[in-house]
Amino acid sequence: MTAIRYELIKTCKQTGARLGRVHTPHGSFETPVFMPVGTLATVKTMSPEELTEIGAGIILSNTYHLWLRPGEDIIEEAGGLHKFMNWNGSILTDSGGFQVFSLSDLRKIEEEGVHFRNHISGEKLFLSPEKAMHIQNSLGSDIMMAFDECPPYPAEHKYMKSSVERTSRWAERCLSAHQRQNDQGLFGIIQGGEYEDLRRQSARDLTSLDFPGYAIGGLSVGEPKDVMNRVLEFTTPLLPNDKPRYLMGVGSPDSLIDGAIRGVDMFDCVLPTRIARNGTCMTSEGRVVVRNAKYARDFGPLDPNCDCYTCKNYSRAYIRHLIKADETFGLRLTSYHNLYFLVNLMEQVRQAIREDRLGDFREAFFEQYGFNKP
Ligand code: PRF
Ligand code: ZN
Repeated sequence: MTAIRYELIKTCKQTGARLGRVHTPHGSFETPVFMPVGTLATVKTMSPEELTEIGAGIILSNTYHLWLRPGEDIIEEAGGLHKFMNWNGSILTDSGGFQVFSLSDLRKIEEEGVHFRNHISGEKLFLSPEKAMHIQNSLGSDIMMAFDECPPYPAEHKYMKSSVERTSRWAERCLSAHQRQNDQGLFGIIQGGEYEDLRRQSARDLTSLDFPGYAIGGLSVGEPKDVMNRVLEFTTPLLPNDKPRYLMGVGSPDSLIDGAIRGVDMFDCVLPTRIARNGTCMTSEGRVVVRNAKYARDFGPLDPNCDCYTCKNYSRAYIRHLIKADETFGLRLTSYHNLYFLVNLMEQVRQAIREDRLGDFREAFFEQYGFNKP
């Protein structure tokens, strides 16, 4: 039995974007999809009931953080991550590879794995493909990610090639170490930076290993948007049509649409929840920094075109007041709206694919959001 199954429903005649459905042991969700990030077994400020209410079918959590605290043994003892956090939808866990590179210092990469320091206590730690699989098996996520290296941007071709080759060897070790093939699916991660030959090599190596899904890693690491779009254009055609494709760490509205147009099915990003906590909201008319003085007497909703709980009940002036006064309810209201906005944007993208008009939708959305302005 395979834990993860992808069903391709149709492709958009105007753009080639894919409408699909991913089936996991905790239900199914339509793609393209945006996955809210719940790093520490909680999507900051949101209850699981609220996540269901906004229409989220899958969330992401992090191996690295849960390993450090509370420890995967405690979560396993609780009956797994779903039970521990009372979330009955699907969960994807990132492998820790990326977090080791982005959060810790003094790291040393060896063939066996990565030595680094705990970003909280300073304690010496070691993470390897086998360890990352063991932790994710204990967490019991529906989708696990292979342990990879995400090199910085820019990286020289020579370094990137040796890194891609190591990531391929690590991917094989991940497959061998994975103990729960029946109820957890393991996705491979394509690396290679902006280099077409290396993306090709990485895709060839990983697709030969037959994972139930593939991620495109190493993007949104500081490269310009047109570089990301070009890499997606030559990478997604290298991946099998009958498996989901996941673009890691991407969540700005324009990149979600441009990724879907290039054949990406899944996305995640801390962006909506992170900016919400400093009072920035994504709206149909562009970003609204609700903290700003100009909203002090604005008694209208955050987004006049949004029908979320926040927008139906509260004003910009009230939310601004809460955020400025450091009231936690303010953080909940902005987080709720931003997540609703992206989850709902993806529903609109799926509807546009159904009706073969995602290109037109992109034009109209970019115009209204203000991306077309100089
Ligand atoms: N690898 C892993 N997780 C990630 C990335 C990656 O390359 C990225 C890159 N944007 C985000 N999260 N394992
Ligand atoms: Zn809203």
